[in-house]
Amino acid sequence: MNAPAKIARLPSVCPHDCPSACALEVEVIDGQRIGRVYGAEAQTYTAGVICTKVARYAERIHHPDRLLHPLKRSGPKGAGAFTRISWDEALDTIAARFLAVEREFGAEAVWPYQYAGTMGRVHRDGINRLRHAKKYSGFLGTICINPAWTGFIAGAGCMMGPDPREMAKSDCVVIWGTNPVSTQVNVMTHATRARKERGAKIVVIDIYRNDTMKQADLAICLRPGTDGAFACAVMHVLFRDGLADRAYLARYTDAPEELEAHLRSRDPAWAASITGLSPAEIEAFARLVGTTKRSYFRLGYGFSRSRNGAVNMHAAACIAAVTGAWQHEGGGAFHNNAAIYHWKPTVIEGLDIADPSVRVLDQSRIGPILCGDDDALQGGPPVKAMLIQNTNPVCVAPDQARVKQGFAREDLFVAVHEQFMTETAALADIVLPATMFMEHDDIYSGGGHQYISLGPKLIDPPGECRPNHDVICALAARVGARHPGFSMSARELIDRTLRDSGWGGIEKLDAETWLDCQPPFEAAHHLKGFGYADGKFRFKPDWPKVPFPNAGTKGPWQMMPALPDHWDVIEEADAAHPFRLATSPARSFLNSTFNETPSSRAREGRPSVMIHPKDAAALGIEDGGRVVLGNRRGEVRLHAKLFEGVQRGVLIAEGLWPNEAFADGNGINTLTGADSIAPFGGAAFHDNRVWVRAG
Ligand SMILES: Nc1nc2c(c(=O)[nH]1)N[C@H]1C(S)=C(S)[C@@H](COP(=O)(O)OP(=O)(O)OC[C@H]3O[C@@H](n4cnc5c(=O)[nH]c(N)nc54)[C@H](O)[C@@H]3O)O[C@H]1N2
Ligand SMILES: Nc1nc2c(c(=O)[nH]1)N[C@H]1C(S)=C(S)[C@@H](COP(=O)(O)OP(=O)(O)OC[C@H]3O[C@@H](n4cnc5c(=O)[nH]c(N)nc54)[C@H](O)[C@@H]3O)O[C@H]1N2
Ligand code: SF4
Ligand SMILES: [Mo]
Repeated sequence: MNAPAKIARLPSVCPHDCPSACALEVEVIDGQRIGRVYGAEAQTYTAGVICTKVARYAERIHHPDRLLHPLKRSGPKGAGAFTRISWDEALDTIAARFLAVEREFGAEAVWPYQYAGTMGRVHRDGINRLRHAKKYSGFLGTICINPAWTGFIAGAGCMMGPDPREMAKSDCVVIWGTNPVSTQVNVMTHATRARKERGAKIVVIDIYRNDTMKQADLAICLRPGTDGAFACAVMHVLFRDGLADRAYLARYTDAPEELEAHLRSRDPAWAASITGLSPAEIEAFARLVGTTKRSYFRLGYGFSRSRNGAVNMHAAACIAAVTGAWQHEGGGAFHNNAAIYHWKPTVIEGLDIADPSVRVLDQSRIGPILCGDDDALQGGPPVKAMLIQNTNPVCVAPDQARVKQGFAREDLFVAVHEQFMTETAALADIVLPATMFMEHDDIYSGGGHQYISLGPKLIDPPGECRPNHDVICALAARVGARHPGFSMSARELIDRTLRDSGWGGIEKLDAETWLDCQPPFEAAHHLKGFGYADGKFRFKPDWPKVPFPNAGTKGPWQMMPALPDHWDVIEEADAAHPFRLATSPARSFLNSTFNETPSSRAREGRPSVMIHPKDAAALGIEDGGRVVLGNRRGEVRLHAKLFEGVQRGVLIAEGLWPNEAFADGNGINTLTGADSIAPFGGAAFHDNRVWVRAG
């Protein structure tokens, strides 16, 4: 008879690219397999709640399609033929090609390319140490955070805000441009606690009736890319009706009189014509936040993914400064807590050997870069070799037709280190199998909360999977890259980084699993002043000088409005493209991660687009019918979902399905653009003009 399985419940952290960075408890069966995954009750932000995708992680980590061995391409690019090889052969091949490219075209022709498939600092960012040691091309990670962070920092001067757990002590939680029921479930834990315990109102500001808006007390459904107009009219009413906190404005802000004068012409009627809202809806929201001092503005990423996204984020953040909400517990504006951790990742990333004269290429512009666009390449050499970790650009990057065209180049050598045969891996020359988070050690900090957490190795990896750090070190040895970080273990790097950053060593985390880094109330609420040297919140930011680490201005930054406004640079509908398309996240996928797990695919159904029933009727489109969406970048075939929760003229296509799930293999990013959002870059995923027809 078999002995009964031994089940241990061990601590871990969700490594995925999600502001919640949940503290987990994982059932480990016989020290080899995992069972159910739970949210840790004792971690006060996670509070026992996690999303269903991660609760079912056994399905992903023990998936039959996981990559288990190194592979080399054995047919034409993209044909899908690979042969198994040894790790030594794989690493030797990559090193030989990188050295050959360096000799012929210079080190900048090699472009290591990574993103946030894991948010662990060792395995996400260690690739930068190799980059800096070899002077390979730099990497500007614009795809997600740049417009949102720049917009927020433009006002507050730094990236932090009131303790996210204070949402539970708020009287009004404004959930703006984020869909937390799908994308960061823990916001709802704290917001609904405020509603239950204090009768707080939950307001949701979005462009369709998503799962979060369905739970709102006040729902504001505006046209995509018009949040700046909405925010201006709200502030107009606050000044007009005596709801602005003038003492606070005088002490804590840069230009309140100029702002007030500027807003006089931006009244609710003006904003109504831009946003598609009624003046009464704008007045009602302004009165609510103007008379509720404890209003917590939880500002998400979604509304920054437009060509005017940084301006819109800044405009929204300004409202909390006009009402003075920042002074009160449960009040203020929050986007992310990055600044509270004061990370010093010098050893992980090799920042001590970085050469600022090396060119830095923009992640979002990978399509133009690989297609040889001189401007995107900054006049430097073509990209001839890449190592890719933690990202799947052949699905997630904008201007997808050019991305694919670039990866199809026979003269481009690509090595992809992955957990699955993603669409990017399928176009590689060498594919390397990667561990998952429970198979290696790393540390994490939460953007949406205030904890640093340790995620230790819990089980052995399957097959020959190796962690990112091991692969980087093995390559470094072969290409002659030198730095002390290459001879340290993951745990040594964690320990060193914690110490350098002022958080003690790894023993403390071993003992406590997580560290609450919440700054004192006065600091989080900026009661001693905002992040700028003069301590003032900026209504009038100097955009090119906003203190966000960047590699130079991008997009039409010279045309940015001086004060909050509706900045009219979005892809407005026109006669040939009468619809505006947003590509919002799906609940059961996380970017393209989980689009390989059967239960996530079953829940999402098939690639589809939401359209208002009246628009559908006018075009002869039926519920569930085939439709084609198109613009100058390409065409996408999917199915219609008739839905009254979108404004007329707006389309929503949720989720990053694999390209092959679409009728002719063209995924949704075929329609999105790789032009940069001002002032520091980023992709306008929710800002696309398209035509639509039955098909
Ligand atoms: N299930 C799931 N969870 C995820 C992800 C996922 O793909 N799926 N992605 C992860 C990642 S990488 C990130 S960055 C976060 C992102 O999570 P969020 O901060 O939630 O940002 P988005 O998902 O881009 O969009 C959020 C909402 O903004 C809306 N929106 C789009 N344009 C506008 C606009 O102009 N104005 C307003 N007011 N709203 C607009 C979208 O329709 C969507 O409902 O989520 C993370 N979590
Ligand atoms: N249309 C549209 N496109 C979007 C968005 C949108 O809203 N709409 N959102 C954008 C946003 S916000 C983001 S952040 C990007 C995200 O885009 P990506 O960063 O590409 O995110 P994923 O698609 O989840 O890909 C992460 C990959 O990393 C792999 N991975 C995970 N952990 C490890 C590891 O430890 N080692 C290695 N080697 N690999 C690992 C996973 O298997 C997965 O394939 O997508 C962007 N693209
Ligand atoms: S909510 Fe986000 S951080 Fe939490 S388990 Fe799900 S994906 Fe991970
Ligand atoms: Mo993201």
